Amino acid sequence: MSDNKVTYDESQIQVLEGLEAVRKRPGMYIGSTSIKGLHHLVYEIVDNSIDEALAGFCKNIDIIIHSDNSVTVVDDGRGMPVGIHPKMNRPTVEVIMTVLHAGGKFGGGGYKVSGGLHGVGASVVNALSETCEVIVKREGKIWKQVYHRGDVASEFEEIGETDGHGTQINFMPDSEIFDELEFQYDVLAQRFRELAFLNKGIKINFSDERNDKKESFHYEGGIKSFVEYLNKNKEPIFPEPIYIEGTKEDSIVEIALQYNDGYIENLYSFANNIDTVEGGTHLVGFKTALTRVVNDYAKKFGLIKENDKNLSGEDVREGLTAVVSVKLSEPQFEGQTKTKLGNSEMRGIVEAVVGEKVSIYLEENPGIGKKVVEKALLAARARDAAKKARELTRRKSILESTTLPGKLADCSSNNAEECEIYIVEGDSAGGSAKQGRNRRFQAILPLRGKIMNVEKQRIDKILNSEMIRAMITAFGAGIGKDFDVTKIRYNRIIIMTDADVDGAHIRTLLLTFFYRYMRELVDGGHIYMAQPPLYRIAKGKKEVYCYSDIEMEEELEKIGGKDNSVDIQRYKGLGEMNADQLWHTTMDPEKRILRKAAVEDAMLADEMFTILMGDKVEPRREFIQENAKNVINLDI
Ligand code: 1YM
Repeated sequence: MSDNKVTYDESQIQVLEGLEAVRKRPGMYIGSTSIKGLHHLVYEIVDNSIDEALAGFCKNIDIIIHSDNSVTVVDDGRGMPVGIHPKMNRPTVEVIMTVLHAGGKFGGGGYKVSGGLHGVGASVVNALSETCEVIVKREGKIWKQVYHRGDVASEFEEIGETDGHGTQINFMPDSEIFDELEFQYDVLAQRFRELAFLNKGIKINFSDERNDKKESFHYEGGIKSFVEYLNKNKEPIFPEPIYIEGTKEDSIVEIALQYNDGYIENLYSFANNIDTVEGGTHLVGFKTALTRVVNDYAKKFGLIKENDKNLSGEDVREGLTAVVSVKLSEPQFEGQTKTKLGNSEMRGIVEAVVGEKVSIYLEENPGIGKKVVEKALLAARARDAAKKARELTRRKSILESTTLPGKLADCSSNNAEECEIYIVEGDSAGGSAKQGRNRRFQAILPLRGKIMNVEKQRIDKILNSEMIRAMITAFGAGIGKDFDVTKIRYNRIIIMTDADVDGAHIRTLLLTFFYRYMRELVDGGHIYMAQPPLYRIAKGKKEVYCYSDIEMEEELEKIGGKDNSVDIQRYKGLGEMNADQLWHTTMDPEKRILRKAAVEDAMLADEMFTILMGDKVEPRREFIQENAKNVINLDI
């Protein structure tokens, strides 16, 4: 993009309104005042540096979280313009920092590729910071200005000389505005890694002075490296991701893709560095073109016959990991969360680029082309088999429609809103749960033995598992593509397993199944984990249940320490509790503790599930060791 350089003209800044509006309604500008909003401040500033890098002037971006939770962002770009703004008659830096919506107008083919929620930039961050300081190195000099809650606190002044150039912003988020002030290292690091993948060549150095953590993100391979990263714990079927790039009508399209030996489709799409979670025209264009290219290739080389049925899009995408990244001058975002690209021209542009470049790639690399087609053919055959299996279960479930799974003890209420189902490990605990429950709204489904690892199976095999079929019929909402959350018979699905390694394993297997095949249950917050107690402490007639070691020690302390009159029972499994105890400790809505399973981030979840459930042993061992302290939260 270096030939798209724009020269800055101070009069091009548009002036809109003051910053009081931002402090009055912060949510309008940064989404919320929760931790998300807090992180958003950092992204807004970093986006300005990224824009400068995309304009071809900056290579390095440093981000530092200080011990007091203030943040510094430094880049080595041109430095913000320091001249007097002709309309405002103030230093331009001051205008950028104190006037809402102040920003360069980017004519002449420049891209303002802000990833920010509304792209409102530095002034919003300034408005929402207790203090903010800008240091600019430009034209041999160093300038500085300080602000307090968006107001100028010191004149824009020259403070020294330099050979360097760039912009530095330090800010301390305002405790009057934010509910939380502690930045989360992992969340920020994840975004910086993503930005480094999406903008090849940029080096992002991130350090956290609160705990001396440090990481540097720099990928010359860009999104090709991104795909390698996403596939790092999988088995690719050819060594290097396919990378294509094209420019049309002022838009840039970049795509990297690689197949692995699994069955899951892993597509990520971005527009101007924003994760388009809901997809959009660019993704549609990619899918359409890929299906066509693979079919054309297969026919041309006789891998399928002219008269054979075409490979479907799903067949072609089985085991595919791909990143689609577009950059365009006026992105339109639609959808519930404004993460769906709406620009209709993008569909054709991406289709054209993929249509041309991927077919050339496959023709030049016939070994890879053949592997891709063979993989899609296998998928097509499996899908046929699965369809037959599904029809079979459907027919069966019609026969059985009044007979729910034999092991299920259903509740009497038909009002799904109040109903819940406990998936219980083991027949004996299942028995206690059946006796102890409130029959009106609590159903019990006991699970015997281990459940199938769905990560390693195709849908036809998965549907052969009796346990999985029992869950599908009990929930009543179908599976996979046909899953319809509105038909669900229980508002809460509660996994109740022993508090040991086996229990954790079963829980992860169940979560994997729900995540892969009943995703809306996870996204909609319908999945919970029961928390059975670890200890029962009894002294005389008094008894208490404790859910952690710390709690147990605190309780012992309270009753004056451990002596002969104190009886401590450690529960090894649910089966050790009788029906009454199970109800009081783990099932009574008034007293129980439930933990909701939420998938905050599909990418992290996918990585976690792949590592925990996939074939590779080494990454699993590493992951478990690294996370040993957080085992309880492992399964999100
Ligand atoms: C740590 C944050 O804001 N860097 C930054 C910002 C700008 C420029 C360079 C810049 C842009 C242009 C010309 C141009 C900004 N300029 C503006 C405005 N880092 C950080 N680095 N010269 C310098 O786009 O033409 C807004 S931000 F308004 F002047 F264009």
